[in-house]
Amino acid sequence: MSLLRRAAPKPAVATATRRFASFSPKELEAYRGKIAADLTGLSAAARASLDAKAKLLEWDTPAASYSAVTFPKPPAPGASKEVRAAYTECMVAEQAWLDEKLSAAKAHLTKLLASKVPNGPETARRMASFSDPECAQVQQYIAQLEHDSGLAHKFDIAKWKPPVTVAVTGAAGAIGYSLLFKIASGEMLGPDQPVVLSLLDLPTSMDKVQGVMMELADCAFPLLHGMGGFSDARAAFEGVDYACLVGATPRGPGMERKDLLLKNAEIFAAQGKALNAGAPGAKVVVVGNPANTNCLIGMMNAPDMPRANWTAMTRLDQTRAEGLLAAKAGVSVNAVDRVVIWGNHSATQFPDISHATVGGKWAKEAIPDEWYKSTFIPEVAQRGAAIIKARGASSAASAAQAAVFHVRDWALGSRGKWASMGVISNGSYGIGEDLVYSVPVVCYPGEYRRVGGISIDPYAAQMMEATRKELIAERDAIKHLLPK
Ligand code: NAX
Repeated sequence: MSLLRRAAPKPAVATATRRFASFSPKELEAYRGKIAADLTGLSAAARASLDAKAKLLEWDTPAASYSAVTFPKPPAPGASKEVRAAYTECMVAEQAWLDEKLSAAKAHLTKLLASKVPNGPETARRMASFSDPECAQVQQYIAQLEHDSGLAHKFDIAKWKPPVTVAVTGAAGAIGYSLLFKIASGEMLGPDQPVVLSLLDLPTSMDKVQGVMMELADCAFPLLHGMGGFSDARAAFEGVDYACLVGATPRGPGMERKDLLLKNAEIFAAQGKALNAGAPGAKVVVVGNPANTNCLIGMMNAPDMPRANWTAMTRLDQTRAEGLLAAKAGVSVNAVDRVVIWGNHSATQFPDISHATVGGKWAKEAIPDEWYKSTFIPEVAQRGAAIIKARGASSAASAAQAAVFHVRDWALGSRGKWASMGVISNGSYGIGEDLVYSVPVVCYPGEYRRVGGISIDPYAAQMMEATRKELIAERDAIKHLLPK
């Protein structure tokens, strides 16, 4: 199947092709030579296929041969995993190649328009407004190339890329109701990654789980390749690649914090064992509260899993802090980086802006210290309570979004940006060992690395110690559930 053939508007291409072919044969020839060099080392068939596309991107391919462009034949339904993986690899390589060529082609087109078309800048301006039919055709052609080598192509790859399975616990709850749809849409693991969802909740919530699955089916998400509802953790976690542990027992009337810790400790000990048995390679994010200590319990009950695979979510605290800081500085949240959440996802957390930048400036220089200490820190720490007061319900959509950011960065990389995650402490930053403590990390696809070499001033050290003490107290309260 040829995506280009399927999607191309031939008359527009023919016009555009003839028009640009006459512009600068010398330039086009040189460019074709470069592409030929790129192709060295490829098989004859791949070379022929890519060469055809290269010519297409040069706009000098006759319309007749446009329809002759062929992509590697997709594997037949039921083809082996290896064949499908090989096809995926090939398509991904083509994708990268096309992306690169497309941007070169677009730059080339811009140059040609500016230098060769009479009244070039004016033509370029008019192209944007679609007022000139010929320019509209050119623009349509560019859009077509973008479409072919971009989204549509990626979705085609998705047909053959092996799906990954994501378990979500508390699937019938408020966060689950937002999170599941985001995962199914590709927001968490990328627009070319098919997913299978495994929904776990209590036996009493199975009707609700069924309803959520009906809605997921009704969305007809192209990337959702399957789903199942479970009330048994061992069955739900079998073979999963990611586990979002959202479900937890809420604090009931008259329940002491210690009782809450104990109740959830039992749940997470059992879920740790189930993951250990059924999915020892899974990457886990614990959202259910008390998230850090629940994560510690799960991890300690999963001795065959790498400890680095267990994380607790403090990303919502980070995004809350980024939002507040951006609003105070009067900039877009994109201009904020390196805000750190240290410690526990609780009121003792320390949202630290000592290393943060706002619009390229040090946040500490742009933000009054008084506001930072007496407004910002308590507001971030108490934001959850403020949401409950205002909404009559706890943060759900924002928590789901934070879980998406957390896993997306971990799975696909954070592109150099700092992210805060509760991870098992290893003695760095003076935190000691065996606590799930939130620290700054930078993610590379499939792994995170702690940000090293950062200074901790006396104020930060004091705040970090307070949240560390709370985590130690939580750990002490459930230590009988931690395997020796
Ligand atoms: P909901 O009460 O709406 O949903 C919880 C769901 O979990 C329910 O469907 C319940 O039946 C299920 N559940 C309970 N025990 C279970 C078990 N053993 N196995 C599987 N499912 C189980 O709560 P929701 O608003 O979705 O919040 C879920 C958790 O996230 C809570 O613990 C909440 O405190 C925590 N949060 C954590 C945040 C974080 O940043 N780490 C922020 C948001 C949220 O407060």
